[in-house]
Amino acid sequence: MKAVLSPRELAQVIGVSESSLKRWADAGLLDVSRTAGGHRRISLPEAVRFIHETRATLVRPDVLGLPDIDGSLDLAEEGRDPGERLYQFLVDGQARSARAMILTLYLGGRTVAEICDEPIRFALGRIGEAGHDRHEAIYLEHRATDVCVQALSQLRLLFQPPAAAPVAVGCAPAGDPYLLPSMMAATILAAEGWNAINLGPDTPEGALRHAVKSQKPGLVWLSATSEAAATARRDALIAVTDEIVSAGMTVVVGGRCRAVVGERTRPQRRLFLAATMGELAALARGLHVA
Ligand code: B12
Repeated sequence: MKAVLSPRELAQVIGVSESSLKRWADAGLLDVSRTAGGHRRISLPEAVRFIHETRATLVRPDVLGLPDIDGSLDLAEEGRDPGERLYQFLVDGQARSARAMILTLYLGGRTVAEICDEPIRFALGRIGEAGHDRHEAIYLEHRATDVCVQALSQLRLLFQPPAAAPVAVGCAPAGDPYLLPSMMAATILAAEGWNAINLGPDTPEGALRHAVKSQKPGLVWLSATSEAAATARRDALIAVTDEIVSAGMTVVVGGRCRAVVGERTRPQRRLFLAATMGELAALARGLHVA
């Protein structure tokens, strides 16, 4: 990956003149540093932020130097339903195109939460319904999960939380093997300016307790997808989340089995059930600003 871009390079990416780009930088719309010789330089994360927020047209995305975005992805095909398109790339094993598509959706102005809740969720849901023989299904599901993990990791590298960023910690419960939901939550929180610590799948409650004790996070997420794990760990998960809430922290429980561990007889302040990553993003934004 390129570390920095010149104004000329970023201008090429979005098809504007170099002088416009310099003007925008000088007006403070873009954060630039200077070389020893006084030339403006734009960091890659800053260039990506600018393109995403301004929804600039991508004319030469390959100039960004992002892995996988080499101009071979047919941008004219962009009108096609992104979920269908991603599904096709994932079942055909076209990992590079799938990753490039996810990055391009972000550059084009979609939020990370939208990309997770729509095309990725749709594509994996379809893979899960495809009715293959058991081992073929596991093969396709594992391969598709891995490609999405790669794409989310690439995206996450583009968000560098400031040193004073609030901390968030989260995981999936012991016995829950699902990688993507917790990783999505971490990527979304990073995009919202949080320092997200993802403990990942199959995390014992004791490990979450340790993380919370040492990190004192402003937000804790829990993703419950596996019915077997949520049911087996229900009491222990209710105990740990209640403890965290009592200590004054906010807990967000999501995933298809969220009700098993997140529902209470009486509503609790600071304990939220969320159906989508969009809800997590909105809540995180609210907490960050408060
Ligand atoms: C990949 C996959 C696997 C892989 C997991 C690989 C891995 N390491 O991650 C493997 C092969 C291990 C697997 C195993 C099994 N699986 Co499976 N699997 C899937 C599949 C195809 C995709 C899962 C995924 O990652 N989806 C993408 C995520 C991100 O989408 P999502 O879970 O819907 O999450 C969204 C929201 O719920 C929300 N969300 C989720 N978590 C959180 C957290 C927070 C904080 C917030 C705010 C929001 C949020 O945001 C997400 C994005 O919108 C799904 C199909 C599907 N529709 O999801 C089946 C599915 C989940 N599996 C299913 C089943 C039945 C199984 C098995 C029992 C199969 C078997 N007979 O062995 C085992 C059980 C494993 C276990 N121990 O529990 C069923 C579950 C049915 C149910 N009762 O809930 C599904 C739905 C398939 C189906 N249509 O029947 N599976």
